[in-house]
Parts: sequence; structure tokens; C-alpha cells
Amino acid sequence: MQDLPVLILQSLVSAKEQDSPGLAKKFKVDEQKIVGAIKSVEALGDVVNTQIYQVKSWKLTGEGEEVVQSGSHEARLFNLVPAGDGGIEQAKLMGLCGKWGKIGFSKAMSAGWIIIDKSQGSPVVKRKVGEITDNLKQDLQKIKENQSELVDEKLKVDYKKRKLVEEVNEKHYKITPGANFTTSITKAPTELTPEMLSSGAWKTTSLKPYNLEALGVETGGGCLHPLLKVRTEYRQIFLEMGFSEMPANNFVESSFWNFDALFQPQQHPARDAHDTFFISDPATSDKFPADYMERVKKVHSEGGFGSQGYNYNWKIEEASKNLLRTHTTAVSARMLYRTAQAPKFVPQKLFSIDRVFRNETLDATHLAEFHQIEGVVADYNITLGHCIGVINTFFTKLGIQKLRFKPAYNPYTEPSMEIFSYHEGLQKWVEIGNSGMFRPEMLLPMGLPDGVNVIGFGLSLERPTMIKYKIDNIRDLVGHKVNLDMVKKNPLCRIDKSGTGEERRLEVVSKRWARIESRLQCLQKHIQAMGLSTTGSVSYGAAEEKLKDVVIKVHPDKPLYSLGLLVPALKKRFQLALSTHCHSSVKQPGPLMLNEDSVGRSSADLKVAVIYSNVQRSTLVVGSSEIQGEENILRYFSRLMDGVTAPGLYDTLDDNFIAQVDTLLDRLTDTSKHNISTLIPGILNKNRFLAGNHLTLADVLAYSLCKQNNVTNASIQAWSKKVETSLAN
Ligand code: FB9
Repeated sequence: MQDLPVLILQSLVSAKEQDSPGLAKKFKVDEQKIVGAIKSVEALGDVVNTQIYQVKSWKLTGEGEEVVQSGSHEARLFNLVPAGDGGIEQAKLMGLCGKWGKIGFSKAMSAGWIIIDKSQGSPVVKRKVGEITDNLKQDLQKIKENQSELVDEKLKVDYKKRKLVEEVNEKHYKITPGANFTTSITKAPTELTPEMLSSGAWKTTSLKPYNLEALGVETGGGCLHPLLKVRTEYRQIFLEMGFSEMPANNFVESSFWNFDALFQPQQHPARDAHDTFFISDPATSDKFPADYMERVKKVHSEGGFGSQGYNYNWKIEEASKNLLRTHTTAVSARMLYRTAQAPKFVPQKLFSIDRVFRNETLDATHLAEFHQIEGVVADYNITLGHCIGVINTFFTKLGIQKLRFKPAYNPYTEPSMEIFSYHEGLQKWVEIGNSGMFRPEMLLPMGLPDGVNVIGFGLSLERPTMIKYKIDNIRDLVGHKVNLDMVKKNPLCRIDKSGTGEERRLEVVSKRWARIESRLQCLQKHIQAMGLSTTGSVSYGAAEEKLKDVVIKVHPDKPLYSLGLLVPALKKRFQLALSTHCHSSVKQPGPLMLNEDSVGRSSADLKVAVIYSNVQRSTLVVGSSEIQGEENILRYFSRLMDGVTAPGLYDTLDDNFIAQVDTLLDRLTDTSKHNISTLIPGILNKNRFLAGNHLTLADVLAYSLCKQNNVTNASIQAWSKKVETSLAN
């Protein structure tokens, strides 16, 4: 398409304002193309001013498209019912319908199109009417052609419930001529060339200014897989507890260390190929400490150390078979044996987090391999109590308080316990690990001194990672089907050790809502006191009037520049009477709050009187209630403007975004912790505005705070300019 940006600029000559949907229709191109062209014109500096606004519109879902293609479920079912008295067996009819049969049937029944005749034993469905009109299909057709306004609101809500349509927030652009408006786009040269230097053209050529705001090319760079992020957290916890990491970098292990050393008998079911991946080449190992192997053979076959053993014919062939380790407890066995070789026993706290392999039936939470997290503590006279204690300390550091221990069985520990914790979100006890006291039949053959006990506990890395990143199918976490974006973009794993992460945030948000609700209640009480009802859609009339007659006490050193910014938007919605007064308590009044075409108070429907007075924080007085703080006064005005005039500054944003803006407002007002001269550039960083590419109340407040504190620098200046222009129009 001939140079779209030029066409758009030319369109601004005739009409002083254009918007992206209009331009898309005008130039019969996809709106995204228009948005792209607008962005390239925007990059030319102030040739145009742009403003984003959101429009809620209805879109068909996949199922909605299907209804438009082949008719509503109820219509398709009706057409399957033969006309006349014969009808069709209900069971046969449902057999003919797809998964939409049930909804089609109930809708056709409630539409009075069909009846069920149960008089002949098995129910027969018959037509109740000769023909039908598929209104649903027609309505969806209208929505498909962007004529959703032709469909009744209540019906649209019902179609939304049937997941046939969805409401989408479409972002559109409004553009107006900027300070340096022109229709000719001369692509300013971006490079100083030798020719320019030699020809002297550099003197007259204006080079394209560097766009220091431009987002650099996303530097790919590596990123940690979520599993490894959680591993880092678990490793940190072990190190904090004084554990040192075991070398677990050998996936291939001998049956001896994986099973025999752990006193797991050679006929144990886990040792057959159903559960274990045996290696065909090299099939066997032969490097074993002979004396130690002898002792293992003995304890298995005839017992010893007070144990009767398993009394079977222990074979070295079986022990020499190589396999993919089924648990990192094999590594613990090697490390405990090495510990036992030391001339003098040294207590040990060891951990490992690495891959183990089990030939298991694959399902949504099990693959043939997973990462085992294992902790081992070896010392004189440590008990099961120590085991429980260590495990409690470990999980407390994970923010998991309430643990339960259930007796269990492992071939290499006695007693053994499964570990359970109560999961608030899942509202149930979840098995989060296993543990036990390693058997003397395992420890004593190694040569560990009498009296040395060893506790061990283990869990998987995958399970906590899936919970942390809300992944319910392990194939979305590991394997070739993983979407790399999830890997790249998954947030930092910050295990909230206070164990109240999500709840904490919800608590904060609910506290915030409680505060807002309490403000509302006091306002409503105020209205009631004025003897006016607040129920139903009775217009508040006088009460509402009262709401829009406000006095704002402002300290002259902290003028409300934010209100100044909102005046153009307020004027669009109200007959605004804005006046500035000075209380006798202040010597030097602050700047005048101007509204050049301010109407007289008598004909105004929004009266704002600013009184410079000796107040700590700016205070808005409405009726008998007060709102303290510039950030809350702005919330008040944005509620008054309810998003019609100032799209998306605050109230009309979705909850999460409001919470984000709220956090920004708190940070901006909490000067005890933040100095805005560093805070704002820090937040701005690569964004156009404080909360991203979208102007919000946070920018309005920050703008005012910068002016109040004469904080300025290049990035703040550029951003302030954008805030002013965005709100000026
Ligand atoms: O990880 C497991 N569950 C788990 C762990 C953490 C979690 O979320 C954290 C709170 C945030 C949620 C769940 N399990 C162990 C329990 C079950 O999932 C279990 O069904 C599956 N287990 C694996 C083995 O499956 C055959 C998890 C894996 C497991 C089991 C036992 C050990 C290690 C891993 C062990 C051991 C051990 C025992 C004694 C001495 C030394 C080691």
C-alpha cells in the first residue's frame, strides 16, 4: 500500500482528528497495519499526538464461529427430529448429536420447539412447531459483522455464558496533529556520512534524533528453566542449614551402590527392568571395594550387626549390573561409605538435587525421570526426633509450617515416614516427601562407628515447581512440548518464606478495598444524612450535586499540579468552576489553578475551590467528609470522571492493573522510603509511562510531585511532556 504513514498524515489535514478503526476502514487495511504506521509517524517526534483508548466489543469464540457456520445447537437438534408424529427415539437423537446434544436439547425444549413423549416406554422426541427461526445464529452473525449493538444486551450476556461470544477490550489509537505536524515525511538521515562531511552538507542536514526511549533489541540470552530456579532456592536453603552438596553428576550407577549398599535385596521388585532402566553397554561394573562388598554380601545373605539379613544367595553378578540410578540415595551411600573410610568419624550434613530415572507408567505428573532432592545427616546418637526436627526446619524455610508424618516403608530406612503438609490452596494434606533412619545393615558394613545414626529425607523438585508455576501437566514443564516462552518469561522463583505470598497480596488488596468501601460508606452515610436514598438507580441528584462541590485545602509548597493536568478531561465531562483562594494562614499563596473558560459557580456542575492553607497533606472536603492526600484526591476525581473522559487512568482498568497502579501510588507517596528523583527514572526505564505504555493516575501524581520538588532530568522532562500532551487533548 502506497506509503500509509503519508496517507494518514494527509488525512489529518482534512479532519483534525483521526482514529485507527476509522483509518482502517478508510484505507481498507487491517487496523494493525494502521497502528504500525501510526507508531512509525510517532517516532518522527511531535508530528502527531497519539492517544490510546479502549473499547469493549463482542467477539465470537471458536464455538460461536461454529454456530454461525452450521447453526445453533438447538436448531441442529430440531432439524434432526423428523416432522410429524413419528418423532425420534431420544437416545437415538442424542446419539446423532455431537457433544452439543445436551445443551441443544435443553435449549430446544426451553424454546418450545420440541416435546418428549414418554407414553411409549422409551422417550420419543417430537417436533412441537412446524418450523423455527435460528435467532441465535442470526445474532452471532451480527456480532461477527461488528453489529453487536443490534443484539440485545441480556442475550449477549447469555451467549457469553454459553461461551459463544466473549467481550474483548480493543485498544485503538486517536491521533491529532502534533506541534511539528507535516504531511511530508522526510526520513531524516540517521547516519553522519563521509559524503556529508566532505560536502559540508552536515551543516544543514538535521539528523534523526536518537530515540533514547527506544526499546533495544530484546537480548535473548540464556534463562534458567523454572526447575533450575526452584533448585537454586532449595540449594540455598540446604546451604543456609549448613549442608554441603554431594557430587551427583553420574546418572549411570551400579546396582551395588543403587540397591545392595542400601540393603535392598536382589529380588526386590524395584530391581527388575519393570522399574529400572538397566544399561546394556557397559552392562556391568567391577570396581567395588572388595572388603566392603563382602560385608554387604554377608549382611544380605546371612545378616549380622544384630540383623538376620535376608537369607538368600547374594550374587555379585546382580550387583554389578549397571543402571540409570533410580534415586540419589545411591550417591548418599557412596558419600556415607567415603565418610566411614575416614580415620576419625566426622558428622556430616549432605544434600543432592539431581536427576533420577524410573521406568514408570507415564502420566500427567510422572515422567521416566525426575529430580530428587535429598538430605542426609550423619552423627552420633541422632534420633527420629532429629529427623523430624531437621525436616521441619527445612520445610519451614520453604514457608511450609504444618507438617504431618505417616509411618511408611523403605528397604533402606527403618523407621520410615512419609511427610505431609496441609496445602491451603488445594484445601488438603499433600504428600511432600519421604524420610527415615538408615538401617544399621546399610551403615555398619560401611564401617561407620557404632552409635552413628543417619537420617535421610527426600522429595522431588518437579512437584514444588509445578505448584509454584501453577503447571498441572508435567509435559508443560519439561520435554519437547514445553513452550519456550514460558521458560523465558516465567517469573523469578521467590519462595515466599512467610508462606503467605498470594494470601498476603490478596490481604493487601482486600485491605485496600476495605478502605475504599469505608470511604464509600461514609459518603453514603453523608448522603443519607441529607435524607436522600442511596439504593437502586435513583439518581443521586442533589446528593451527587453535593459530591461535585468540593473544596481542596492545599499547602502552597505542594500545589496540585495533578489537578491542573486533569482540568481538560474534567471540562469534557462537567461545567467546571475552578477557583483558587488563599487562607489567611499562609503568606505566599501557591500558583493559580486556572481554567480559562471556567464557568460561574451557579451554572457549574462541578465546583472545585482550591484554598492554599497551612495543611500537612492536601485535603479534599466534600460535604462533611474529608479525603486526605493528593493520591486519594486523584482517585476521587478519576472516580468522578469514571473513565469516560479520561480513558483508563484508574477506575476502568482491570483489577490487577489497578493494584499495580495502586502500588505505584503508594511508592510515590511513601517518600520515607523513596526519593522520586531516582524513583521515577528507575520506574520509567524502558516504559513510556510509569505503569507501562499506558498513561495512568500514577503518572499524574508523579508529574505533580516532580514539579512540587523541582525534580527534573532528561527522561523526566520527556515523560512529563508526554503526560501533558496526552491529557491536554
Ligand atoms: O515430592 C513429593 N511431593 C511434593 C513435594 C513438594 C511439594 O510442594 C512443595 C511444597 C511446595 C509438593 C509435593 N513427593 C515425593 C511426594 C509425592 O509426590 C510422590 O507421589 C512422588 N514422589 C517421588 C517418587 O515417586 C516415586 C516424590 C518423589 C520422591 C519420593 C521419595 C523420595 C524422594 C522423592 C525419598 C526419599 C528418601 C527417604 C529416606 C531417606 C532418603 C531419601
